[in-house]
Amino acid sequence: MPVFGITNSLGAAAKIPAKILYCNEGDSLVLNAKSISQKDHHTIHLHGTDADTRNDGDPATSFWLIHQQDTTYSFRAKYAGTYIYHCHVDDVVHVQMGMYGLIVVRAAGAVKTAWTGGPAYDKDYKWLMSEVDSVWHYHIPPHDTIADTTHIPKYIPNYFLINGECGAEITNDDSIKIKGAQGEKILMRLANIGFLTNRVIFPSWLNAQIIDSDGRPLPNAIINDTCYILPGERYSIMLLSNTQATANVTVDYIDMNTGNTTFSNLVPVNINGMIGIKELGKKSNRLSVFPNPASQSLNVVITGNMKPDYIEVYDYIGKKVLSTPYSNEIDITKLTEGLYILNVISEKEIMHCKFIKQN
Ligand SMILES: [Cu+2]
Repeated sequence: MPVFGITNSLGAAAKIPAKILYCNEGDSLVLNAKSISQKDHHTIHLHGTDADTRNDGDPATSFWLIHQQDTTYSFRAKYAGTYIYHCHVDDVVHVQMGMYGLIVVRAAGAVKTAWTGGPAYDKDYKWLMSEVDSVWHYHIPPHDTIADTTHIPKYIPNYFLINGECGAEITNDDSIKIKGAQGEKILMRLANIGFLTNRVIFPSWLNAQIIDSDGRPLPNAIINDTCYILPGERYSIMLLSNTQATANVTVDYIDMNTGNTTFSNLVPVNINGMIGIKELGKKSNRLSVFPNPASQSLNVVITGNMKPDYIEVYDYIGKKVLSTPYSNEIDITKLTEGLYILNVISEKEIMHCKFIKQN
């Protein structure tokens, strides 16, 4: 269907949404923009950033671009977080037509923390929610009637999107569906640029914590499996699973006039394996331990000619609980009951196996 768009290069096909813009906290961001739209005027509004009035892209206080006009928008990314850029000319229509994308401001130096000095994460996902009313796209409300809002057709969206995708596109997209390991810290960057409210519901075993809102850290994380995101809002949610499971995250699209849920997307989440195993070595049949389960001491048997240097033991969420020079018998009396991964480390290789501690 016809869309308006913001593309990387002149002449590229418009796509919903526009490309994610990345920068780091403290960076200066410079956007060179040129309009090649012969009918409507456009801007780039830097939603929620700390741009000054000149660079804000609101035509009432700044300016718009006419056909073939170019300009430069610039601002300093003072605060890590998730932001949105979108056209601000007749914005109800131009946003619906597709002129929007995410801005992700990472911590200084692109360190994997939610903000500089903030909580660490192992991987992040970006979900930008929106809808499409195809009637609007096939019969674009003309510019001269938009001031008279009664002539805009009633908004009845019929596509409900995450990152411009719906249905099987979502469940097949590795950049949307969540895949992780026990003990892995997953940061969800959620943003809404539709005209409905989103309600995102995580399975309780993901231990969701809302840690920032609109590019500012919350003074205290909110422990809640459900996050409501109103149009224009952004939230960061930290997930940390201590179980291996498969389920769905529910993304609801709620009509703000009626409170009714118009549509729900289900996004698969699969937590499989343990981060301790992922980080260290491969399972080896040259390494074994006995007894297993063990309560006081564990005997370590290695075949072949490895010259082991030391032993590390990780718990089920990937936390190192023991580190000791290599010995063929290690004391495990201080470990609590549970499943552990034992790594034997030499200069050349790392081997691991699992054992169970019983009291
Ligand atoms: Cu526009």
